[in-house]
Amino acid sequence: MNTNDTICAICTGTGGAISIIRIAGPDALKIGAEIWQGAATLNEKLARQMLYGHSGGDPALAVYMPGPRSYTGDDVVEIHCHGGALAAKRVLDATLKAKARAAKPGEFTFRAFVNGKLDLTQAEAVSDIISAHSQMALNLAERQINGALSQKISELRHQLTDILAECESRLDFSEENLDWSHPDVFIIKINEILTELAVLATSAKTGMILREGIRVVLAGRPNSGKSSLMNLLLGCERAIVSQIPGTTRDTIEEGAQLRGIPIRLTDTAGLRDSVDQIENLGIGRSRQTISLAQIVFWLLDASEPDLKAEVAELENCAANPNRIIAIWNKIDLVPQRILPDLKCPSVKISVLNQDGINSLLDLFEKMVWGHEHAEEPEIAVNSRHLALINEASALLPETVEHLTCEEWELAAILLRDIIAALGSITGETIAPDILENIFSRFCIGK
Ligand SMILES: Nc1nc2c(ncn2[C@@H]2O[C@H](COP(=O)(O)OP(=O)(O)O)[C@@H](O)[C@H]2O)c(=O)[nH]1
Ligand SMILES: [Mg+2]
Repeated sequence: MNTNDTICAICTGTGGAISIIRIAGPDALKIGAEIWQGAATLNEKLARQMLYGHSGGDPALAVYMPGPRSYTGDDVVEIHCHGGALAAKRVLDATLKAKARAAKPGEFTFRAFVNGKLDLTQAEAVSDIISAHSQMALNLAERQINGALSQKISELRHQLTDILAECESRLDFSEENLDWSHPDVFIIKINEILTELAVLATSAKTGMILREGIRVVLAGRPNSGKSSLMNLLLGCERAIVSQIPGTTRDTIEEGAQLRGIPIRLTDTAGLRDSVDQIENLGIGRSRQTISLAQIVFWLLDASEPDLKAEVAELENCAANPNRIIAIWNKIDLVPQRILPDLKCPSVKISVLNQDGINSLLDLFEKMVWGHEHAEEPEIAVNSRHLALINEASALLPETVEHLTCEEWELAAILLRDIIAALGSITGETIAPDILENIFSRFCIGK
């Protein structure tokens, strides 16, 4: 991507009350002055002040932020105009006409990276903040933007660079008997680094959960209370609830968070043999959705006379009980009833009285994290980081072997590769095409 020209984009989503058009690059001030007029013209003296004026006949505010103290590090002008797609589009069109280029997805943040305002993990965290669907995901992204991961990686790289320097000096000054450290010192250090990398690698699972969320599906027979539970978990009346079996015929999906874990929650048509063609299409869709779920909340009506029929389908589906939570609902109607044992973890609730919901959430949390009440992670790497951490970790044992045999040259070659792999995490050493690929996943205007 060219970083020397002037780019522009609408930075706000459609539908808001205000839209912001950002212009960044060497001609930002010139182009800003062309498309926006006020009592004062945009200039250096009024930098970082919000000025009132108009753009294309509409009232608009403008601010000039000279580089390097701007988001991208370039000269930046932002125009704030009325929201709605058309007002912003008109300002954008004028900006394009004044010879700014339309920014590609993530291009402002790419420039911030190129100009040294952010490293790659921090730039990725910007994207994580925008897409965060839970408080925990947001906290994680904020810690990453503040450099938690970069610092950890830099620390490890420094330690490796020190070892590399020792290897190289032994090559350069092999004749002189300088005050060398014993190879064991490096080996201990490398083993510590391996342990730290293993801890980072384990955090990838948490990272994946917090960044991508968990697909949770509500399944069970008609009338077991799936839609009622959906509404309770969402805190709003999203799905239609009725005593008529077969009310929900299509899958309904919503985003939510449970105990800080972002989820996509899907309500499904109840599973039963039906003669209704549309309901059967819905049931087919339910089965498919259930098969794709990471966790299934399987509702069972505890007040049904025939409990065998109630659990039959669950027992068929419970081949993988690790992803199913059986939920005996309507316990308010049969508080004393003894319920059959099941292959998967189960909980008794009453959606009506909101009883047992905490126990359900405890089970859910345990299923997601492997234990209850997980602590917020300080760092959680993404899949790109994980691949590079694995690459680095895989080379370390061989490095230890070379160091043990005092094969300094061979150890140095591997150390350079390891340092480069870790450098790709923060973006210090990375191929341009990989960079473009990372930023192309950002939204336009970011
Ligand atoms: N007594 C009682 N009734 C419930 C409870 N949960 C849901 N219901 C009722 O059961 C019926 C079916 O609920 P619904 O959520 O539509 O079930 P779905 O078909 O599985 O989506 C409705 O009349 C609900 O009011 C509960 O905990 N106790
Ligand atoms: Mg329903």
